[in-house]
Amino acid sequence: MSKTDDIYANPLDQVDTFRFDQKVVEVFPDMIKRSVPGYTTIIDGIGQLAKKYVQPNSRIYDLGCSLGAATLAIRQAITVPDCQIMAVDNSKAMIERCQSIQSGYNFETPVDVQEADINDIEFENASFVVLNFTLQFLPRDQRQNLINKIYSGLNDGGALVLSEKLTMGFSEIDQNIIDIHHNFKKQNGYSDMEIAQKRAALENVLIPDTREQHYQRFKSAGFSQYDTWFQYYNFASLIAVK
Ligand code: GEK
Repeated sequence: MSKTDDIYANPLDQVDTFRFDQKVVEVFPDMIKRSVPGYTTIIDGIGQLAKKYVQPNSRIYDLGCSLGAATLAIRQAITVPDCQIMAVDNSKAMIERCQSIQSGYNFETPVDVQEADINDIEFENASFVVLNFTLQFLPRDQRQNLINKIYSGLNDGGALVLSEKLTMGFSEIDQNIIDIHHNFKKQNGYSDMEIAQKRAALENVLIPDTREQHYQRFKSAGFSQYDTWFQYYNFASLIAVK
């Protein structure tokens, strides 16, 4: 059981830029479920998609794995032999906790938990790559290069699952959906002040794109098939197949 997220529950003189540090690790499962509509369904769906796309004798990459929820769903779901999961995050605190969580399970597919920047990873013999709410934290000018590298390292028939907070295509709709998302957080017990302080902390850290921008990146990288398999308010999960 993770602790309740109360990081922004008290008024702060100055809200610092959000970082994935030890404080966040302690409350992470609670934080992400109360903040990201559909998170649990997406994790389950990633397991289901892995069953369709993971190929025998191949690699699976979970990029920005945090505590490895997607990795665990994939390990539980797949039955194909001789695969390996590379779970990568650049937060030392996340990686240490992820390692201890993953080693508590005894599934057939081994996991290599690595502390690294996902921009520095070389992709090889990949059949399934997951970016579950991670690309949005990369500076925009790094995003195309990463999608290109993933495409190059994927085997034919392999898939990339990309979950992101989206900016909606029209500003009035965008503002209304943002309001509805804030209500979702309020219904999950966050106060207006917590929501406002968290929003300030994420300003310039979480930079959402539109669905069209993601589709354009897939297309430029060479993906010929892509679609949205899940959406709840402005949170969506996309799939692109090589
Ligand atoms: C889940 N996928 O539970 N390199 C490596 N890791 C990074 C980088 C980078 N350049 N930038 C950010 N991260 C997870 C949830 S959380 C999403 C992902 C959220 C990592 C960062 O340290 C954090 O652990 C993760 O990406 C984003 O399925 O908290 O909204």
